[in-house]
Amino acid sequence: MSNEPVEGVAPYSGPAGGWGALAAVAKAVRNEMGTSPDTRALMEMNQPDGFDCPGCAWPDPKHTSSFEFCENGAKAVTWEATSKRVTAEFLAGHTVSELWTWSDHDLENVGRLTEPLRYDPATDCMVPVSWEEAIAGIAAQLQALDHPDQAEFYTSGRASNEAAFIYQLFARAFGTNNFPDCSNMCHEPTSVGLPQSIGVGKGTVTLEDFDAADAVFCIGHNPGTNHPRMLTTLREVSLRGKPIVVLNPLKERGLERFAPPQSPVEMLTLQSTPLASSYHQVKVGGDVAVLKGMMKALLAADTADLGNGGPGLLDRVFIGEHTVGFEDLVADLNGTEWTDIEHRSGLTRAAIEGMAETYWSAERVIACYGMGITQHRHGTENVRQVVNLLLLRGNMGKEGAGICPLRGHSNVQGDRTVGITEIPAEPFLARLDKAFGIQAPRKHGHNAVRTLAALADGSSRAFIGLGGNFAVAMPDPQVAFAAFRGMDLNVQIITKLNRSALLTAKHTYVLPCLGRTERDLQGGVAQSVTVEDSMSMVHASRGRLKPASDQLRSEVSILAAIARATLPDSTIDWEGMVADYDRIRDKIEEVFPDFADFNARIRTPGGFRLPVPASERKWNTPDGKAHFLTSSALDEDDGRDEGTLVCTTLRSHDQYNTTIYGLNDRYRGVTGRRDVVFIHPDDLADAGLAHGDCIDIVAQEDRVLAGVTAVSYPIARGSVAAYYPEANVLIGYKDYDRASGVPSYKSVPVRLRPAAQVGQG
Ligand SMILES: Nc1nc2c(c(=O)[nH]1)N[C@H]1C(S)=C(S)[C@@H](COP(=O)(O)OP(=O)(O)OC[C@H]3O[C@@H](n4cnc5c(=O)[nH]c(N)nc54)[C@H](O)[C@@H]3O)O[C@H]1N2
Ligand SMILES: Nc1nc2c(c(=O)[nH]1)N[C@H]1C(S)=C(S)[C@@H](COP(=O)(O)OP(=O)(O)OC[C@H]3O[C@@H](n4cnc5c(=O)[nH]c(N)nc54)[C@H](O)[C@@H]3O)O[C@H]1N2
Ligand SMILES: [Mo]
Repeated sequence: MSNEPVEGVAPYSGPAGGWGALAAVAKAVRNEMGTSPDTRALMEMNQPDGFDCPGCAWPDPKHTSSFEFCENGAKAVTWEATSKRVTAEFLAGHTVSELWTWSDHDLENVGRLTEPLRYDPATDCMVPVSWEEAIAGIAAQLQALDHPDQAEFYTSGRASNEAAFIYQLFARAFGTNNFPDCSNMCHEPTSVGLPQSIGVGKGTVTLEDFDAADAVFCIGHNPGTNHPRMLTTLREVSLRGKPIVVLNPLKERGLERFAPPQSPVEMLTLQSTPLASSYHQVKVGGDVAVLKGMMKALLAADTADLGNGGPGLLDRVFIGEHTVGFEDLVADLNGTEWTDIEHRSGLTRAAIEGMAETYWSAERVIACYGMGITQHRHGTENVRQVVNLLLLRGNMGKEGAGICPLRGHSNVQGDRTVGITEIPAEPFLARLDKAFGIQAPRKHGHNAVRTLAALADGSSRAFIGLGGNFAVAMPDPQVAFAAFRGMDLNVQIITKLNRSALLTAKHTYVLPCLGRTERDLQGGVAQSVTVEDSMSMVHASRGRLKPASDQLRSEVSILAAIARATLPDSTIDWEGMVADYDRIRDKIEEVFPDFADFNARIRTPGGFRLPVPASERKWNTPDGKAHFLTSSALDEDDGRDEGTLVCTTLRSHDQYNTTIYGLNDRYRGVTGRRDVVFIHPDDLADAGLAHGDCIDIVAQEDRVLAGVTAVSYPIARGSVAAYYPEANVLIGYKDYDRASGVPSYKSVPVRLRPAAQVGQG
């Protein structure tokens, strides 16, 4: 039974990277760019004078390096620089109702949008419209709202600093702080949790710190797919003989071993470098338990060491000088039982003690984490426990040590820095008011979940999307799709057709914009934008490719035009800022003092690093101390009964969020399909199922992901995994982390049953 071959499923034996990566790049170039590939784009990626890769937010060695190869960066670029186009003829030949039945892959695969579009209910088609008419139509709808708070201004994290700054200025001048953004679905527990603990909502390490680290912990992130350039960094750590400890429910090839395509030796000898020195398959949602277990083991070992006349294992000087809350943490750990820790984590006490020993044996430790930590009902608590662990040994604000959240979109961190937030601080608003002579609203606005709730109950009527695919990225498509269809205005500023653009409201406009790779001329002069990576490095990005159509406009110019049309009496010099982006940067500098000398500093290769006070042991908290914070999340049962499994949602190797490049997930051994769910063989057997069976996944409130194929996989017991966005039907939008608002995409209680059999299991 379980030995029967299953179509498109076979374990992958190669390393991450290697020849498989080269082959995938060749295929991406061939598929997207046809016979005359403008491979120049690939060579200019992340070069001092080129454009920033629209893939991940992992930094570059000073942005001055020689070409660094990355398979998924190449996919992101070729997908944007494709020679395929959405033409007026295509749109006339396919109604929106028909396109709606297409897959996410097929929709984007039509190619780049080439002209502004309006939905025409009479023909049920998207029809070309002039820029002037589109902008005037949007402005009229915004002006017709009863209140500015009825509009939602969504940002996806590809938007440049300049576009994001103009966007927030416009929405605030219009009168609202409704800024749902993709960060609300992503690293919000970092943005909310870290400031309370260490006074800044960003990572504290730089790329150079990895050269000095004595151990690296990788918790809940999948770099082989989502931050592939990080593999080069991890490989160097491994080659220096330093431990890399992994905490992840699934075996991920990109954390196990890597063959850099730049290394002739490893490529030609088919060798690879091992990455993880130890790999712990924690149960989905079990990280708090593991982290508490490690700290408990550390405290016990510290006590023993002191008893033997040793100096102890905690950094008592650091704890005394820099922190508060240590006693509360110790009390909480003393009250946490090992049996609970083992039960919740699925790991043995011995394994957790082993991780703890690796931790205290290392002088300098970096802890990296991604969505496996943040996207839980207790995502913020997860982040706090990672910080607690680091603080206990002073692993913060010293060389080779610190916290390293793996950010998502390439400029999601920068967008936040320049004002995309629904909970703006007063000093920022005061400076914004002064710089522009406006009175920004003080009332806090909507995050992503509250936006969906407001659209669903009809209290919000309009949605503008600066990039992204909000309705598909959010949980609960059942609610999101109906909510969008009930709106007065849906505006999508995007590069490719997606489902959020097909959710037609009373008035629907699709505005095609330039991508990162394309040259942005204003009045004949080439403009640069800026972005901030995961490590707070800000640098310029300049596209060189000929735009996909001469009708495309930059995000900055589209937003400024909407602003001018909506606010005809505005005294803000929208036109001047569009004409020369240096003027936008001058204003950013006026509002955010950390950007002093902005225009000068981005002209030096590599750009500059924004200050991160915690990396100098300066704690921007009310009392100037770093805080041990904890609440007892171990008691929380995540709504699961005995026998319930917990489903996490994942990205395949061939996707960028809701953008599905292809149907392969090479490292997990899946080819040509996405309709699979990964399950531990013993859980399969317990459910009376076999590898290859067609099953339904059933979540609370009768949510069903129907007809997926069960794949026996090395995943922690009690945990299953399915692909995002398909699995979003299983997740209720009210299921989110109360502290940060991030949906709990990665802990959905589910049952399994044979497909299409109602009333079982
Ligand atoms: N090519 C590519 N690059 C990307 C993206 C993309 O889609 N494609 N997306 C970008 C964006 S916006 C983001 S946010 C990042 C996402 O980057 P990641 O954070 O790496 O994203 P995910 O695929 O969601 O999965 C994270 C990992 O968490 C593990 N995991 C799941 N549940 C748990 C848990 O309970 N505990 C622990 N410890 N681990 C768990 C999964 O097995 C998986 O290995 O990548 C960015 N870069
Ligand atoms: N179940 C589940 N759901 C999740 C997640 C998960 O792990 N599990 N992850 C969440 C996370 S971390 C995130 S960040 C969100 C992602 O949510 P979003 O950021 O909203 O989604 P994307 O899929 O990245 O957006 C893709 C669209 O962006 C447009 N686009 C591409 N490039 C550009 C550009 O340069 N400019 C503009 N204006 N538009 C562009 C294209 O038209 C494309 O269709 O999804 C979240 N949803
Ligand atoms: Mo993200």
